Amino acid sequence: MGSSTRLQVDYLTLPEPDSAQWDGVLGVVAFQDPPASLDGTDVPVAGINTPVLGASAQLCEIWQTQRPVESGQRARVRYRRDENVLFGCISVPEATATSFAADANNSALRAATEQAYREIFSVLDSVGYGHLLRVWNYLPEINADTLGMERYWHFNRARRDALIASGRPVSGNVPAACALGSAVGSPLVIYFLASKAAPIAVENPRQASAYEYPPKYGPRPVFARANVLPEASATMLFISGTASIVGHETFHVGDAAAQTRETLNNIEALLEEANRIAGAASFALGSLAYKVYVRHSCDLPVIQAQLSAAIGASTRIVYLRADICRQDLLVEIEATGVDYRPTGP
Ligand code: 3EB
Repeated sequence: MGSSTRLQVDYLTLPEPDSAQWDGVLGVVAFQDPPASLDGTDVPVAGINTPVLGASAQLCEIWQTQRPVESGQRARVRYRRDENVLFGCISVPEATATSFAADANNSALRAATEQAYREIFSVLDSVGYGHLLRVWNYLPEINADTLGMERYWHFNRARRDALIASGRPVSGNVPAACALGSAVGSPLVIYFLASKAAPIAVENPRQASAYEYPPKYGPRPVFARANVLPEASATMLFISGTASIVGHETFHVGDAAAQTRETLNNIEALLEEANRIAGAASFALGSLAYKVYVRHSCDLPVIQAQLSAAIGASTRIVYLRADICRQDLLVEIEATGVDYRPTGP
């Protein structure tokens, strides 16, 4: 026994520098301001440039484990791992990513995305954490058209190509993910969790699988609605970015409150599926940690009111300003859960 990872995620402002306390930290995500207290440590830090709403600009996401950790770097990927799970991040400026003529088949974003994923898979395959559990993707101007196609579509094409090139599937057992717009001028930033053991993909009975969206949505976005990683003492649940989509269509265009309620309906349906698939686990709305991406800051009060009504105000929840990958989506919610079991004899 004892070889189980108890992952924990928290949203907080980092304490003062004190290297000893970074022992169990796998990685840190700075939503807005870069954290000075990590200077001189080898903790990987992803700066994603999504402004914090209604809380401190120094807020960070911190991933911790109770197992010993080891740090490393390969090409531009910085990572930290315990014996089961690896946290990593990479930042790729688009301007450096292409050296040849740009057209719809060959954009700087596409090149940056392919390079980033290639470097990520190279790390995972070399250190033996072959399964991407969860990937967070941030790119500026995600809704802008460039070279005749939405930037999100360029990204999707490159992500899919990179998965195929690495020999990984593009349906079924695929990573849970999100893809959001970061502040203008930001590099492409990707951070991720990977594991030695294969997770179980969970799809949402209320939604088409994203990797089966009809062609009108462009090159297929490859992600699972959620991934579950069962381990000896805990089952971990990673819910992808979830929005007001039923089937494959956006519902409640122009209505942030109704989009929030529909999104929560989707998350509840996913929880039911996850509990069914994971057997012993019992995930509930009130026991998850949430990140809520808000397209228009002015919608924050309405969105907050819906979430408080559904899950209470006391849970771990952070609101961020970000563009969402469809123009008509006003809110997107992601969630993480750890269901602890009493450890056996
Ligand atoms: C959707 O359900 C909304 O491209 O990685 C959600 C989660 C969305 C992940 C991704 C996109 C992604 O299609 C958008």
